[in-house]
Amino acid sequence: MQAERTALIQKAAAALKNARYPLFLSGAGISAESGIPTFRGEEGLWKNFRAEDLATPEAFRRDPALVWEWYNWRKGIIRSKEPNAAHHAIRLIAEKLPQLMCVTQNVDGFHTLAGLPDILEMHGNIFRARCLVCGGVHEMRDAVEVTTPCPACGEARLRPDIVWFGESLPKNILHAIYDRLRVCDAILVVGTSGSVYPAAGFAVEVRRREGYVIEINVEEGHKPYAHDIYLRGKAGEILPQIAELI
Ligand code: BV8
Ligand code: ZN
Repeated sequence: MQAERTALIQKAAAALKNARYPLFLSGAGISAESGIPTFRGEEGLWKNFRAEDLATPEAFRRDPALVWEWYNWRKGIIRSKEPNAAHHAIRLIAEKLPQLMCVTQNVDGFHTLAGLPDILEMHGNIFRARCLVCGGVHEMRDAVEVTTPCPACGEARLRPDIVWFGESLPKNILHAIYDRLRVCDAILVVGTSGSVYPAAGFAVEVRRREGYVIEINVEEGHKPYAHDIYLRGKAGEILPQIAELI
């Protein structure tokens, strides 16, 4: 059992090392060991709200104070936690594999906090706010209220700088990812349920081009893509082992 497991981890490390255009994608699972609730785990309900109900432009139009309360609550939790061994391991892997492109669905900023220099935050960042009047984007680590004025234009029309359900992703980020997907020969997918698009389609695309799909997750669950290597377990335990072998 153990020997089999070690062989799989060695195979994953070799596939990443030998890839010309590797891609890394993380989801909420990579921050679970930091104590950040995931979206769909048993404790995944964020304060009894489903992300699909609050992370939408409609919810914000209907009740901006509630949506800001929810994000302020999440910011408070995230501020009190820190990156875990998985975040530090992927930073190490990226140092060893400069050709690795890193993308995250997470908005907690933990990859940057762990020292990863280049990470595409495809769904935005919970510590940034965007002004609906002047378009200014500002780092705002503390709570934001509906009355909080925009640091640039002074208008109190700020929204979280986050991609909500039904909203398109930032074009530059999407183009960078699709440029990579066209040539990607190995994708490492860590801690995602593969339930939200377009992120869930990335491994499908790599597989379609006969690229190598490596999955690290505590549960196999239904995914819209097959994997060549499935490493069952915690990201904080498996990623450091891969980092050591690269
Ligand atoms: C868009 C920010 C164009 C918010 C988030 C087809 C094509 C395009 C769009 C769609 C489509 N079909 C449907 C859509 C619409 C929608 C969508 O996908 N809906 C779903 C519900 C079906 N997509 C969109 O709206 C996207 N926009 O495509 O624009 C467009 C525009 C209009 C109409 C159509 C198309 C935008 C989606 C972005 C939403 N924003 N986040 C916020 O955070 O508040 S999504 C949010 O949930 C996360 O960011 C993440 O992306 C997503 C999924 O969560 P996961 O990260 O996977 O976390 P989850 O809890 O689900 O799973 C955790 C996993 O970790 C589990 O598997 C668990 O086993 C594992 N795990 C736990 N612990 C560990 C672990 N693994 C390892 N180690 C551990 N220790
Ligand atoms: Zn403004």
